[in-house]
Amino acid sequence: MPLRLHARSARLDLTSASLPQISLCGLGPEVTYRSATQEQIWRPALREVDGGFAAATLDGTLTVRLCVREDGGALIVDAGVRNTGTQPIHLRRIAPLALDASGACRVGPGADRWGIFRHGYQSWTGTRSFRTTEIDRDPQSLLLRIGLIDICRPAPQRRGHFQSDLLTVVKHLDSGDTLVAGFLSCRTAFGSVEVRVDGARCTRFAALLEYDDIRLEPGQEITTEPLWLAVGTNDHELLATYATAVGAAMRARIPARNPLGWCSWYYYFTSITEDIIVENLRALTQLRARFPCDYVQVDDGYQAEIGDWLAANEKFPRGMHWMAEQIRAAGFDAGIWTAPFIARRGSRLLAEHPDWFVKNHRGRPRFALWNPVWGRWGNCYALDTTHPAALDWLRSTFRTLAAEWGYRVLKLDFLFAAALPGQRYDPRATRAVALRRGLEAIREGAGDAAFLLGCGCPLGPAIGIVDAMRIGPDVAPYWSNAFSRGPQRDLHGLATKHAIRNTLTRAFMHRRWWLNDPDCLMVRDTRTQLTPDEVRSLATVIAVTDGMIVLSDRVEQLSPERLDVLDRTLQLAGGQPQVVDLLHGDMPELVVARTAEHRMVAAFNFGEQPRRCEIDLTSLGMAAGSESLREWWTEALIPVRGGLAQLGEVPPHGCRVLLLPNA
Ligand code: 9PG
Repeated sequence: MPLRLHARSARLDLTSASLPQISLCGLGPEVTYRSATQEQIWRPALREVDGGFAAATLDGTLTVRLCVREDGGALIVDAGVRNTGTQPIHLRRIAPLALDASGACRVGPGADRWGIFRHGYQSWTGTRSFRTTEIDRDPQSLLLRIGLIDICRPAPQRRGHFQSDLLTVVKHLDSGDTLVAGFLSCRTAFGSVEVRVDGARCTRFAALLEYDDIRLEPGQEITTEPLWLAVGTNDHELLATYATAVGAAMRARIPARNPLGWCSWYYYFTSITEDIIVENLRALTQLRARFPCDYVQVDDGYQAEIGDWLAANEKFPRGMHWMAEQIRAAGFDAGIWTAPFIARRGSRLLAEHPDWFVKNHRGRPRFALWNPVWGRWGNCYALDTTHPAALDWLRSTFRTLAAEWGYRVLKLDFLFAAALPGQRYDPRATRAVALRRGLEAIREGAGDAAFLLGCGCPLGPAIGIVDAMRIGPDVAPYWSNAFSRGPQRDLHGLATKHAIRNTLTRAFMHRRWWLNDPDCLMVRDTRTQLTPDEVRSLATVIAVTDGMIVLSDRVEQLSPERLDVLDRTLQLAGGQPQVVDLLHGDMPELVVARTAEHRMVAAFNFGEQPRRCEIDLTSLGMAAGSESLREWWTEALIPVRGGLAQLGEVPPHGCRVLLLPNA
């Protein structure tokens, strides 16, 4: 259902012949820049030129051109901004398209019934749909904001006003009319889509790219990342089409199959030792027939200091080269955690090369984070990934880890640090460019055969470089935390519930941009506060979205009952998921998936009270041939009457899963 373009008195309108309730009227570019003194927002009046639209500022300092093309039912907008003046300017932001004051964005009969998908900046940023009466809030403390959102693009924190990283979906929840708008590639600038609703009217719609005040010299032109827009009535299909187009434009790396892994973090945290890894190697070898683990990944806790990745601490007396050899000798791929874009006060890296770090306005290394698990004293600073010597160091470090020591799986953590604002060696690099250069250097050093897993990473610029990406906050051996239950309703911090939310809301990226890493599976019944229902919900969400399965338990001590949970998780995995109620608000509770043999439906109760649930199999296109179905986890018989599967009471934080053979 293609969008059509109309040029009308200096602005553009987009309409759809088959969906008369969808239209965007009064669109045009918006350029925010700073010349000698003040910052200006320029909203040019466009004129048609051959093959597109163009405009120039009155004083001739800037020209903009716009080119709109159609591709597979979507409209793609390319913009270029040229400095046609005699002085450099600083470019803050380019919106290839934004509504003007008289404009209107209509999706269905009224904006008051919209569901708006607000996508988060990096791996850990909570991602969910909002209703227009809700407020999207950032964490209150600056420390948390630095580590969880983009501090350069805070949430508007006003009712009905949202800024969504990279893309948004707007769906009218009654008519089903849907608009997807997002950037097709993200190599050179961070993109976002801003949507504001007042009552039943949309008063702001803008697709924005951040240029971080880089200098645009006289004669120089910036070409924006292409903006992709499409409309329809099936949000799932539209989002899948968008994600596929992004994957193609960014040349995504998609491994043929999901590796199974083991990770030390969520049982041992920083208290790992050589003996602990060896114990788990032995246990995983014994468990191989049931859990054919591909890789064993040592997480945080082995290193001498944050920044000095090739030096182990006293808990690994034989060093990390030896450790890799042990893992490989046991028949597993070796994996290791690093945080390559930060270094801590006290590291050799920072002491020897202070000039390799991003600078703050005082010319001092730029603060990146403080993490109590690394000791109370000692801040971490952000590596300048535009500095040639820092890039050489990254290449050589990862060459050593991968080619010399034999680590094939490289978990790259706290990657957001490379994109923090500050002064860099290359003043023309945007924050997105800096991040991508750092990631490219790691890929060059590690080689094409390495499996790179991004974590704490702004998503867009990593597509095409990493093989897998953490798509949510950390799981934890507990369900939620005080911040999430308090008035702030935090979405981003460590909690199994938060990991589950993002695993559902970002499921559409899987196998289009990379393999989704929903974070680790914990099935244990010791050293955890997760209830059996919560463990099943975590396992179900990971499996039905086909996310990577990475176990993080003390393997030797898993009870037979919990090994059974692991078996059932593996059996559920491998389907193609659809999150049915993605746009309905927080949190999604209904997923269907298709494998070669089965259709599955998973229903969750993320509320705090038990709830009677039924699933309308007919409306999901899954009419059951039989009068009852067996629930996957409990093996209870679920009656099916008139196409309704009656699940009975689902416990809080629990789920029910039904499998139907393919018709
Ligand atoms: C190791 C861990 C694990 C884990 C990573 C990352 O302050 N924070 O917001 C914060 C978020 C995540 C986090 C640590 C701190 O965990 O996601 O898998 O590797 O580092 O330290």
